[in-house]
Amino acid sequence: MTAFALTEGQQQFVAHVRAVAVDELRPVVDAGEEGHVNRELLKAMGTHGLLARLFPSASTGRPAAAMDLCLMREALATVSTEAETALALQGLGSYPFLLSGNDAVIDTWRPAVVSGDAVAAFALSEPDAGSDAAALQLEARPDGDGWLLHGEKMWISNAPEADIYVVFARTTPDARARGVTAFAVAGDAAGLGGEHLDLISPHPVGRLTFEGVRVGPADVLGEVDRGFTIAMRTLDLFRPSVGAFAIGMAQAALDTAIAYTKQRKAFGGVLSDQQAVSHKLADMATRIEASRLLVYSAAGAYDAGADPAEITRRSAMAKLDATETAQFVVDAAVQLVGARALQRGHPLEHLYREVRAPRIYEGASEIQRTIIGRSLTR
Ligand code: COS
Repeated sequence: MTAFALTEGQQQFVAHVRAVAVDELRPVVDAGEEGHVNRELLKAMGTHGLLARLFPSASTGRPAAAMDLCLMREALATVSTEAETALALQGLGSYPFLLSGNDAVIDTWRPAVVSGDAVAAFALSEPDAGSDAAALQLEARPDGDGWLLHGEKMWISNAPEADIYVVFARTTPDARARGVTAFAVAGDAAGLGGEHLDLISPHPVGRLTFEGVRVGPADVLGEVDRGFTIAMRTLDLFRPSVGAFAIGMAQAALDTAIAYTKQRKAFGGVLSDQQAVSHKLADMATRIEASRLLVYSAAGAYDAGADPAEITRRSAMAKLDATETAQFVVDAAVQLVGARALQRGHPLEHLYREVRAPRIYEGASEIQRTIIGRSLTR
C-alpha cells in the first residue's frame, strides 16, 4: 500500500493551472474592479480551457468533474483568490443548468458559460432563509401556463451582474423542500432588480429583487416542486471544492509563515528555531495535509459515482474540516508573522479577511455537522 498521491497527469494539470494563473489571470485580476464581476477574467479562463475542464462533457452522465474542480480551486487559491472565486462562482451558477436543464436551456447556455462569455449565478439564500434553505419564500405565483416571481434573494454571488440565474422559488406554499422549483432567469428579465453588497473581503455579491418576473414551463430546471434536490446535489459537488479553496489559502499562509520565520532574527537565532514556532508550523502543515486528503477523497467519491448518501457525507466532512483548518492556519500564520501581517496589502491580511466567509457560505460549519450527524444516526 503506497501513500495517496496525485497522478502524474494531475500534477501536470496543477502546474499548468498555476502557470496560467500567474502569467495570464493575475494581470487580468489586477486590471479589474475589486468586488465586481470581472468579465475579462472569465473570458481568459474560457480561453485557457479551465471552464471547459470543469464541465467536460454533457454525455458522461455527470456534468462536472469534482477532482478537476478541486485541483483547480486549490491551485488558483495559492495564486489569486479573485481568480479562484470567479471560477467557482461560474461553476456553482452553471452546474444546475447542466444537471437539470432541458436540451434547449443547455444548448443556449453551455457554450456561453464554458467560453466565459456569459456569467452565471446560483440564487438560493434569502434574508430569512440561509441555513434553513427549505424555508425559502420567494413566491412563484401561477400565471397562465407559467409563473410570476415575487420576492427577494440575498447574498447571491455574481448578483446583480450575472447574465443567467438559477432561482429557487416556492411553487407550493407550506410544503418546505417539496414545494421548491428551480427556474432559469435571464439577467435582463423584466421585473428583476438588485444591488451590490459590500463585505469585509471584496466579493461580487448582491441582493436580487423580483417584481413579477415571468417564467414559463421551458424555464423549469428538472421538475416542478423538485428543485430543492437540485440545490442539494449542486452543493454536494461544490462543498468539497470550497474545502479545496480553503486548503489553497491555508497552504499560501503556511508558505508565507515558513519563509518569514526561517529568516526573521530573534533571541540570537531565527524564529523557526523556537520550538513554539516550529511546533505551530508542524500543526499547520499536518492539519492542511489531513484536510486535503478529505477533500480529495470526497471529490474521488463523487467522480466514481459513489452512493449518494456517501457523497453527501464526505462532501460535508471535507468542507467542514478544510474551512475550519484554513481559519486556524491563517490565524496562526498571522500570529507568527506578527504586526507586519496586519498591514493592509500584506498577503496574510488579505487571506485573514478572505478565509472567514467559507465557514459560512454553502452551508455553515454547523450545517455540515448536522448533515454528518444525521448520516451517522439515520
Ligand atoms: N441530495 C439530494 N437530495 C437531498 C439532499 C442531497 N444531498 N439533501 C436533502 N435532499 C432532499 C431530501 O431527500 C428531501 O427530499 P424528500 O422530501 O423528497 O424526502 C429534501 O431534500 C429535504 O431534505 P431534508 O429533510 O434533509 O431538509 P432539511 O430542511 O431538514 O435540511 C439541510 C436540509 C439543512 C441539509 C439544508 O437546508 C442545507 O443544506 N442548508 C444549508 C443551505 C446552504 O448551504 N445555503 C447556502 C446557499 S449557497 S451560498
